[in-house]
Amino acid sequence: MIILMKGQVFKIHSDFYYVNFDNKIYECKLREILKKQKSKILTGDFVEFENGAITKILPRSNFLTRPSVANITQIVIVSAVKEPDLDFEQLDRYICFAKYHNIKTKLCFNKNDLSQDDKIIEQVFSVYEPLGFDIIFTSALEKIGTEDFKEILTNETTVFCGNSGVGKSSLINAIFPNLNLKTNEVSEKTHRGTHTTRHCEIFEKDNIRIIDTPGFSNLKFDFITPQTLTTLFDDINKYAKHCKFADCTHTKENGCEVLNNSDKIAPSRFQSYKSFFKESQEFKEKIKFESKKKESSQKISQNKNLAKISIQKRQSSRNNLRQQIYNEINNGEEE
Ligand SMILES: Nc1nc2c(ncn2[C@@H]2O[C@H](COP(=O)(O)OP(=O)(O)OP(=O)(O)O)[C@@H](O)[C@H]2O)c(=O)[nH]1
Ligand SMILES: [Mg+2]
Ligand SMILES: [Zn+2]
Repeated sequence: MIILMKGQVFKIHSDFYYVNFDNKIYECKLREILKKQKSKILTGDFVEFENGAITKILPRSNFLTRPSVANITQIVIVSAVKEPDLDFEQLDRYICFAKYHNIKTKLCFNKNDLSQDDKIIEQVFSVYEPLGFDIIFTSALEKIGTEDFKEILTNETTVFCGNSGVGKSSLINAIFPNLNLKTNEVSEKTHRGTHTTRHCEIFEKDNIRIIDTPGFSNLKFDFITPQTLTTLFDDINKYAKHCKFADCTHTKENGCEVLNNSDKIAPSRFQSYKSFFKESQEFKEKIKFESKKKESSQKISQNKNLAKISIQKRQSSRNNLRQQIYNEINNGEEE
């Protein structure tokens, strides 16, 4: 007899999907039709399955691509105050990424036992509390702050995001004793984590559901335009919105509203903005160049039977094209 069941994907390992139904885990494969449709299943997806084959992915309430997870209710960005050193730019990357996906976000600063540097604590609160984030300091090792952390996590499906080695899996071990997730020391040489967690996986107990994820080292803003990027910085956008220059980059223009108020923006945040701005500008250049290239190659194929343009002429038209793109970008024109 075929019984259709609905469950949630707790873990994905090569071609196997581990689906939780009624607190039992079923190992499933993907039905051929879904494979053909190139459907990508994410950890956290609700699915229908029968006889060990997933037949349908149910609609998602939301999803992230880095890490690849679906149907979450909040993101906790985990940083370490030491080992590895707290990297504010990396923290801002995760914050912008979460904001881009419009998902409630909280900040956890772990390894509190290694440093009680007042300067760091002060910077964290003065920069991130006004932005509306709940902030918690923890030590997974000494179980400091973990009871308060549990409260933040109760009745939520939380994805832990953060660099390798900051202690995401260790925190889950502290919250769910007996789980014994694999953890690994931060390299003495590079001061970085060793990418110990390889897959996204959901852990659940007492109304707390956490998704452990691998740390990412190359989260880049190479998929959004500068204009979108600005909207991800509330503290900068509040001035950018009133900037009198329509095509302003808000990084160097005389008379720019953001620069006029730069003393009210935390220097570390402005620095992050400038770095990500460069990345999003490169993306904009790339899409402009590719769309123009496509357009011109279409024109060429349509005119195949017409006389060939001389090499010299083609070179000059390419130069014109490049110039045109650079002009457009410099004018900050949005597609
Ligand atoms: N002193 C101290 N060390 C910690 C704490 N939390 C984690 N660690 C150590 O930091 C190292 C990295 O911890 P993991 O839990 O593996 O880090 P992770 O974020 O899961 O790393 P990836 O799985 O690689 O993304 C381990 O050696 C842990 O024992 C803490 O609160 N204090
Ligand atoms: Mg881990
Ligand atoms: Zn401006």
